[in-house]
Amino acid sequence: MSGSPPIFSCGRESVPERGLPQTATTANSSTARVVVFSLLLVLAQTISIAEAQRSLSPEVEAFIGEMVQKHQFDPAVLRKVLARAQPQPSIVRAISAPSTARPWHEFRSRNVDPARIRGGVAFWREHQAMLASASREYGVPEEIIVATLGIETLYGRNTGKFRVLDALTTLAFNYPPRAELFRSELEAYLLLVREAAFDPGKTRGSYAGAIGIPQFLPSSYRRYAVDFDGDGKRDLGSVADAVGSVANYYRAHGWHSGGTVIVPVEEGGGEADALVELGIRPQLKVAELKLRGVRPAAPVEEGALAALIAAETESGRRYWLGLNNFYVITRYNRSVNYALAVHELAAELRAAMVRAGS
Ligand SMILES: [Ca+2]
Repeated sequence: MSGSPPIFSCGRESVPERGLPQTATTANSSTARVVVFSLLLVLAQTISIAEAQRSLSPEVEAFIGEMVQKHQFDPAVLRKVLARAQPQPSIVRAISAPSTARPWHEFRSRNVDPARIRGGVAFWREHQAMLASASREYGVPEEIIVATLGIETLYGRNTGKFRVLDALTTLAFNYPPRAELFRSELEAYLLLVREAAFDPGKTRGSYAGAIGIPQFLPSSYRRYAVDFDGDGKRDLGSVADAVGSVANYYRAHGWHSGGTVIVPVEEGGGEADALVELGIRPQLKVAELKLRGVRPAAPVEEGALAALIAAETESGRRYWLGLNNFYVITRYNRSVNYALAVHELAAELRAAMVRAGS
């Protein structure tokens, strides 16, 4: 990375994509063609200049200054790239009301549904050997890898329709609650673009700028993506790289091979809600949680660290003990609903594979 020239891969951005007028030219009039061509050229230059001058607020200029200083980017190139970004109000709306904020039973019915189970079984069968190899190498079960890809993008079918550049700049400069995080993701994206020779204006992803089949934010892409198909590139649009990268991500965040994810709880006890308030990081021993009134519905090691987890079901609040591996799933997405859904979809997939004798 260091010492590499501060150049982006895109050298072909001056052709405006928006609709240029379809001017009628007579076939035999070369003068008319020249005039039309000149008009198009002027229009293209005007748009190009307008883009370069558009919306570079002092904040964006300050960000560019930082990138130049920290990473030796060419300021003119960065200005050009960032001038192509288009803030999208729909991105701010989407991040303000994430689907994970719904009650658990609603989130579950959308994410652990028959279509996703069928799709997961088909995906698992199609990529069985590769999944087994990732599972062996990283110590993360196949069903957790498949379920994660299922919840994220329906096994690669919905990888996001927003330009990553638009998503990250919208959130970095037009959404104060998460500005710091998204400025740092924009920084990571610009570095990723430089390292992987992406076209910064073309890569698409989620409203939060998450990329590819496993929906990695740029910082995760840089840190945890692996080249699992061995073609020399880390490409999260490749199924094999996506599978290896998810497994690598979980291992890097402390997945215990063979460890439990959650244990259902029969009775939360009088202190249940206070215990839930302590958060999802497992920090109390099961023995202590039992002393404080929690009654697990299945055997669980007394010395294991756990957190009391709650979610809203149709019949009211339900509790679980979240163990280390539950916490690791929340490192992928910090939502209890998300981690519960990955766990439950994984269990459904494993059961379906066992039933089918695969
Ligand atoms: Ca690869």
